[in-house]
Amino acid sequence: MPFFEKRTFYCNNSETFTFQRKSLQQTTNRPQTDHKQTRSGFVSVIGKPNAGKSTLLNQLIQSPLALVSQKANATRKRMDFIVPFENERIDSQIIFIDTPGLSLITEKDSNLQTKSRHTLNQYMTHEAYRALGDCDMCLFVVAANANDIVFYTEFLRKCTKPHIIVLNKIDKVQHHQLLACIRQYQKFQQHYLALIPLCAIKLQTRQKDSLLLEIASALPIHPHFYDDSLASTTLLRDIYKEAIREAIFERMNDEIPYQSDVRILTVTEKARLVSISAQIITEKDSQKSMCIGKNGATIKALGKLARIKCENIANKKVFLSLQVQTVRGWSKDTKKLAQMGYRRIE
Ligand SMILES: Nc1nc2c(ncn2[C@@H]2O[C@H](COP(=O)(O)OP(=O)(O)OP(=O)(O)O)[C@@H](O)[C@H]2O)c(=O)[nH]1
Ligand SMILES: [Mg+2]
Repeated sequence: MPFFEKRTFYCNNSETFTFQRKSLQQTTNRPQTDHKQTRSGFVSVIGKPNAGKSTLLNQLIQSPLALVSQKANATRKRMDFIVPFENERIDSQIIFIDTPGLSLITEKDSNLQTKSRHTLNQYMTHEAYRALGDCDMCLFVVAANANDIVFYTEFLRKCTKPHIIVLNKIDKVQHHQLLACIRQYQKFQQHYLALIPLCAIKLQTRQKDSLLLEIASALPIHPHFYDDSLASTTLLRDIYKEAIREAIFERMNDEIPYQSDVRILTVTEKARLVSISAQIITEKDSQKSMCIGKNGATIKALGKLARIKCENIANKKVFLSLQVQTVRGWSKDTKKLAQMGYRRIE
């Protein structure tokens, strides 16, 4: 039987830790055997924008905690997801780190970081690099329908960490194209631990288990880092923020998804209701007007969509109060970025 079935979550204090598994039976009541190796570690999920990193992580955690969008550059900050995996040999705790998409992994790119340290884009690149440095191993996620072998060779030059290649979106290519793609990567097989083709939007248990087993087997021998009940160390308010941003990415076009952000003002948890008060932050007044729409129609629709997304995460009713505010230049100013939660950690 797979170690974890569909897991549900409940939320505790929104200001501290976030999501916990409802049932601890899967982890605390499992039979303890002396011969099992306990392995735990941090796995950064790296890839180009839109490769399907966040989709894959939502599937592994079995809850829509990470923002997914068909528009590229959706993830802005690292987010941690804790996934247990156990079989007859290994008892493991895998801490996945979702990262913003990287477009280039070259020297030029890192020079760019030092020249202009102030924009949101540079913050995002920095977050991905930081995750690359901090982890025990990487998942390199690439879309099978993209010709990204050059990107992979750049990655090899930068990253000395053990890694697994996930060839995602195999539903988008024909069989012979997939084989050709696999052959390209196989030329580098001395560098990677495994190459796993899959379709993250329809992840099968078999694929999931083989991916988790490959990862778990490569992690250091180490006790679990976190309590087994914890599913993420990301703050609850940050997860609601991503749910509201996901609604913006879904409903709004042009530059608005990229030049807006969400500030969570308050989160109040009750037994059956979560009340969230949040602001959508835009760069310009014209964007604010577009978010509000004629007679408030757009903000109403946005609010409804965002509320449903928050309810899917919280597993209870959500009352969401949403306003729009302009903060000029928020995405280009270090101080304002830090106030919005995008503070660089060196
Ligand atoms: N057809 C297909 N689409 C997929 C698959 N995996 C992800 N997608 C879609 O690809 C798009 C991007 O997915 P994300 O998970 O947001 O990609 P990401 O790598 O996290 O993107 P960034 O956060 O922008 O770096 C979404 O529309 C997903 O639904 C897949 O296996 N097949
Ligand atoms: Mg993402």
